[in-house]
Amino acid sequence: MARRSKLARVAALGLLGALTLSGCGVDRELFAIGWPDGITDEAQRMRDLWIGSSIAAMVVGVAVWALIAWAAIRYRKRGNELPRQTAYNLPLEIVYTIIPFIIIAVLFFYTVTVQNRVQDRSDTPDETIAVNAFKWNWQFVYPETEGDDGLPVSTVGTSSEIPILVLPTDRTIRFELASADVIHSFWVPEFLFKLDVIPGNENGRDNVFEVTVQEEGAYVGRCAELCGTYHAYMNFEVRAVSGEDYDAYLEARESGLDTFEALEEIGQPGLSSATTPFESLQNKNIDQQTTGG
Ligand SMILES: [Cu+2]
Repeated sequence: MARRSKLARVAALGLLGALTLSGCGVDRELFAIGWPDGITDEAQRMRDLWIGSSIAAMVVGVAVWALIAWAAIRYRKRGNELPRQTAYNLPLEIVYTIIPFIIIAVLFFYTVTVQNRVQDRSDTPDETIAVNAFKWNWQFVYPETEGDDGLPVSTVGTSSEIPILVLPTDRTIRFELASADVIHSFWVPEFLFKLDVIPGNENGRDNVFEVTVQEEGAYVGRCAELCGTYHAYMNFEVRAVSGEDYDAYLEARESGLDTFEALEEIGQPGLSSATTPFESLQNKNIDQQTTGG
């Protein structure tokens, strides 16, 4: 009897050890469970936290299942004799109070560390961009620039044109979000981050965050707060380019070129590629209806 229980304990421990090891050795991507790759410094950290938490949850889950199975088999009913009662087993109770506490403390530590990093703001960000949300589109203003009309350079979306938010890589970018009407939410899935855009800021929220983009490319951005009839079409595009291209883009804008022309000027497509404007979707639907397709 004693030998069998010892064997079961060794097997359970071995299983737990193997799982912990495989958690480290096996492709970590498996534990991303649907999270896209982030393109910012901050996103990488959040994704690592998420993967670490998934692995920890999986290890705990498997250990619990193994213990349940072991207890059910090892102590199954064999006769009518009442088994030995082990209530008020103090050492055991201390162990299963301390272990979860350690798990929570570790998760809490990493969560707070990553959260502080994500919410961190530098005193002097390299770039500042004002984002204005309204029903139902976006305006992006570069406050430190001056166009040929004397106003800061800006890009505004319409139902026939997706607004393109041009960003530099490898620079800290501060976003200052404002809403002209209702609550919207600024969301770039590849940032692994969204922030509500609250009109007025009366409640003390300041709607500011910072990121450093690592990867060049075109990424869709969305409104993530149901804000009315055309909420679903409130898309924009993030176009991340190199620092030099970004400077050249803003220079072209300051000289009077519009978003399309300035993008073409730096060798980028002038129109969005990550998402489609509302009107072209509408026309497509009408085309499909008239052609019966
Ligand atoms: Cu919205």
